[in-house]
Amino acid sequence: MTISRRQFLHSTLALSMMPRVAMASDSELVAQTSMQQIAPQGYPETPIWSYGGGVPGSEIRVPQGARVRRKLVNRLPQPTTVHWHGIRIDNAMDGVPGLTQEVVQPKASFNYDFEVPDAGTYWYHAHNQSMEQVARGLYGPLIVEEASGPDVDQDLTLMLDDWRLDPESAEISDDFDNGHDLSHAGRLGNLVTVNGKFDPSYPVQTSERLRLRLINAANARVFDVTLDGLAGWIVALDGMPLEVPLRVKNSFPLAPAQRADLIVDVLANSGQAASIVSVERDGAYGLAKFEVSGVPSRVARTKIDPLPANRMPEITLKDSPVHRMTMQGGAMRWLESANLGDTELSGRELAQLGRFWALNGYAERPDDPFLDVRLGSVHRIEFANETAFPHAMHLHGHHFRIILQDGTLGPWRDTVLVERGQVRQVALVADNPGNWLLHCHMLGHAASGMMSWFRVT
Ligand SMILES: [Cu+2]
Repeated sequence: MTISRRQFLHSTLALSMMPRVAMASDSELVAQTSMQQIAPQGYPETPIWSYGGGVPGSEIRVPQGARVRRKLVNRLPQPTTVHWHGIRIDNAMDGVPGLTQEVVQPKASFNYDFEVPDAGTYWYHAHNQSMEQVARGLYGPLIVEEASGPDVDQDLTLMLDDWRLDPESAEISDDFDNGHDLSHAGRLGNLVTVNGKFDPSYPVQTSERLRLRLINAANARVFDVTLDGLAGWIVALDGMPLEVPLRVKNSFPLAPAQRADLIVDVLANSGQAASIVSVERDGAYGLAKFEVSGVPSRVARTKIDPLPANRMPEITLKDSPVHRMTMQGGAMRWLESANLGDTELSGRELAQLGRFWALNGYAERPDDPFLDVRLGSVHRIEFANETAFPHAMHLHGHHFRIILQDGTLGPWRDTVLVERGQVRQVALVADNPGNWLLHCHMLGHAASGMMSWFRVT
């Protein structure tokens, strides 16, 4: 059927006279309460907080260099913000309350609008009362595609989380400020999910090549990831391609907020098991399994190319200053004292205020930055972990390079795991102006003292 110009004009006129309705568009990111089956089938659904009605929030997938525009609409009973983790972002869009923006009150909204300069695997999550809000489900993947990506049969995002649920009601245990958790390893849960599901299964064909984008959204759990029935390489860490892909031989740690992109080949034959496994002290458990079907290919693929590099700054270590960040406190190394603002308090007084940790003597984000540096200057940060626990130190707005044992520059990362007693140096070019948070991504540790910041002007 064709319509005449006259009919068309008539219908558009009619439309323009219709009352306007505000439609929820796909550029809204609605933070809301919702229900989801988190515990195994047979248990009740769990009341969660989510972006758009499900955890993880829907995947934002854009080409490298694109702009991301999302209107955060807060339908939660608490103020919130969104942090776009790992994006070398415009400071005003970084989502840190009190440092880059005000909190977004319930029923209010905020427009996030920023460019994504680097291809890779990133994520977004709440950054106000994050030890509660992220634990309730406020996170989702942010994938930035390379102009020409690797040749794979499937590209799967696997977002890992660790929930603490009541074993009867399957409700999220609301003891977020539990002093024992805060002062020890953080809030460890009793149920691990991938993409918001317990023990999910993904169909694959034998001999297929998969890109797996692992994102650790847990509050505190460090997964020790290994492969079963799959073989492959780590091709990127925290979004940034490795110059030389790293064969997965044993297991590798994935700390809170860290990402690892793997390219794996399905070795298992039809009917056999293939899975992603986390190795724990008391044994290994499956995170996600792959249901294998099909006829094996006779051609084993062995070669792998690195992903195309992002445009990162050149780092020259020579003459770059070293700034030591001492990580203090926690169970077994209790703080003797530390500062809140200008006031020095005893460890006992701090514990009564729910503060158990300190960075360079401050048990909360200090008024003055840890570093105040010139745009374009090169710096080394030396993380000295004097505590009895590992910490995942995350820097906003920048990636840094790990300095390896032999003094050479290792992979680009935005979150570095510093084991108990360990000293680790990283190097960066302060090339993004603004006020940037630097904190432990074990979210209970951040809330109880491990929070600092640096300024680039
Ligand atoms: Cu920590």
